[in-house]
Amino acid sequence: MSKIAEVAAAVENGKLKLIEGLVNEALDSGCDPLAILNEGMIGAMGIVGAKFQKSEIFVPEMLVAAKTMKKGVEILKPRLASGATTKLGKCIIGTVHGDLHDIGKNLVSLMIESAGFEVIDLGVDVLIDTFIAKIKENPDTKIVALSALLTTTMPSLGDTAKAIKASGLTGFKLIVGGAPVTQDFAAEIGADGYADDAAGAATLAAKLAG
Ligand code: B1M
Repeated sequence: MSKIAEVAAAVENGKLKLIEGLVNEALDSGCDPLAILNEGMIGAMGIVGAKFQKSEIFVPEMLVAAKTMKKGVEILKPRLASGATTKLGKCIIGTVHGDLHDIGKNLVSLMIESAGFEVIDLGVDVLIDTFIAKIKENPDTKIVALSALLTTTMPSLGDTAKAIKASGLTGFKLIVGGAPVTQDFAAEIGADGYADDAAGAATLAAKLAG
């Protein structure tokens, strides 16, 4: 089994205690950190999701797989961040109210930070008022980034985007993303931009803030 396949198997099976050693072994053997992330971890989470859908596993297994991936990402973090020194301004990011998924949002946050933004991460299940209060507190915000992972929280994403736009606050661009989100939906809710992955979100944020 390749080193990346071993990382993938550990995430898929929630081998929390093994993941640090396996990611380090993969790095030491010369594997590309992005390949470890994409082929190893994100690929494995796709399999976890598919198993959950078929009721082969349940929420506890999904949770331990998520914890395993999070730990793996922590090890990869220094290799993924480019250490950009440019200052593109502030980015406020969060997963919208009702939604507890944060792995994708954390990757977007990491990539945006490494593109040169100062990131203010509000976490998960973020209320509309919290986003608006944080933007008011940081009038120099350049990007507000909203994540949603559930079809059932797409309305929450829409409500949040529309409320931020209707707040009268200006000077920033609003970007959205997450597995069920599409370019069309982003346009429908008045977002300034949509990206389908973390690297795309960072490129988009830099373009819109420039
Ligand atoms: Co949940 N879950 N989950 N879950 N979970 C999904 C999303 C699901 C697709 C699984 C499935 O059924 N196949 C399904 C949603 C189905 C749907 O909406 N139609 C689902 C469900 C149903 C649920 C619950 C309702 C289950 C239940 O309780 N019965 C529940 C809801 C809880 C809630 O939020 N209120 C739930 C709970 C959980 C856990 C807590 C157990 C755990 C999350 C832990 C955590 O995040 N800390 C979990 C997990 C792990 C998943 C899966 C397996 C993996 C998600 C993930 O981290 N993917 C997921 C299945 C899947 O995705 N295949 C699933 C890896 C991550 C890197 O990808 O988050 O898509 P992703 O992020 C990508 C892009 O989407 C994009 O960039 C990222 C990196 O490239 N992106 C952006 C994300 N945000 C962006 C923002 C941007 C731009 C791009 O701009 C601002």
